[in-house]
Amino acid sequence: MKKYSLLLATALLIFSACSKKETPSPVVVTPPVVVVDTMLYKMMPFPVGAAVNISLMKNNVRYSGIVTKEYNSVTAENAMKFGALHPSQNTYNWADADYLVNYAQLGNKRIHGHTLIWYTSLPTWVTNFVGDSAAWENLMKTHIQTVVTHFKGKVASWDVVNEHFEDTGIPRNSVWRQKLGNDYVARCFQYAHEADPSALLFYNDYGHEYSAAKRTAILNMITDFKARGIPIHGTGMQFHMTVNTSDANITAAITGAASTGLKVHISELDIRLNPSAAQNIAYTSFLGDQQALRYKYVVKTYNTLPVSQKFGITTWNVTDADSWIPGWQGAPDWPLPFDANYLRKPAYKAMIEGGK
Ligand code: 9MR
Repeated sequence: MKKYSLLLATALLIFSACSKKETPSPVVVTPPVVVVDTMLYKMMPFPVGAAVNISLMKNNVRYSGIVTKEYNSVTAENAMKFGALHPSQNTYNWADADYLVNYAQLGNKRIHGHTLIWYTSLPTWVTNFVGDSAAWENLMKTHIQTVVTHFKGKVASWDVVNEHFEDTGIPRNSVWRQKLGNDYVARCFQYAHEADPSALLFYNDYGHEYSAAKRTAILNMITDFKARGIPIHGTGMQFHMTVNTSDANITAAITGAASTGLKVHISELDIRLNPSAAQNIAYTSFLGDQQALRYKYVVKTYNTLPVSQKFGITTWNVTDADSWIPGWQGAPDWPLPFDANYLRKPAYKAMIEGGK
């Protein structure tokens, strides 16, 4: 009995000690490290895309990883061009383009078709083709309709004709114009529309930001097409620009394109930092910041357009390592929002800022 009362007393003591209102020692919980990461397309108020290289998509996981994570639209940089898709008269090579289309469908990304008719990147069977205008018309129509039909329901938009004008505003003397006359452009749109009446059809060109003459020629052609009922739904401005392109020129290009009432696609954006093609030049954070200001201005100005006209902004490739610019200008450059180590540059954040 004595033993039990001792036990009871001890228990009471412990209880009273525990029930004393003492400040509990703080419980230290280490918070989980939450990395809030951005995905470009989720931060933007309109579709944002990149032109992609199929071999890099297949073989470089850092490259395909960026495309998968950051963009909700893709364009084939080369895989849907005439020479790539249609290497000889009776041969179509769909493999690379189909790979991209399948990738885009699985990832719920839009795929923009580039490009049905262009003056260059033609296979030799076309440049060497001998035939009267009816035979040329048939060649052009067959190519357009075979390609558009193949991708019908998958590729929802096309650059139907690319770069019909010179910078002076006169039509380029391409093989198409030589064989078929100026109005081949309108017929390309009609042929594409016949093959897929629900596809959005774009005229695509460069130089809107530096040549008022070319801009006017494009706007006049679009006005004429609309008056004639030619099925055209959008205008693509490539925007291969330099860090020195002025605000005024960017604004003139964007507002001019919007004045058509059509959808506006900034279709091949890149911003060069070495426009004088200097050989011994290095990337600096100063240059990166200057470039970021241009990217931001482009996105911000574009974002003022009505929602229905904002088809989106596509950069021409993904990283500085993959851009066409250094090869074309024969000098180093860093034109894209990702660097050669696949890291985001100031231009990346600037695009998000511009879209706010
Ligand atoms: O970036 C493309 C490059 O890899 C090709 O060799 C070249 C020729 O087909 O085309 C480049 O892309 C062009 C685009 O198709 C149309 N606008 C100008 C682009 C840069 O030349």
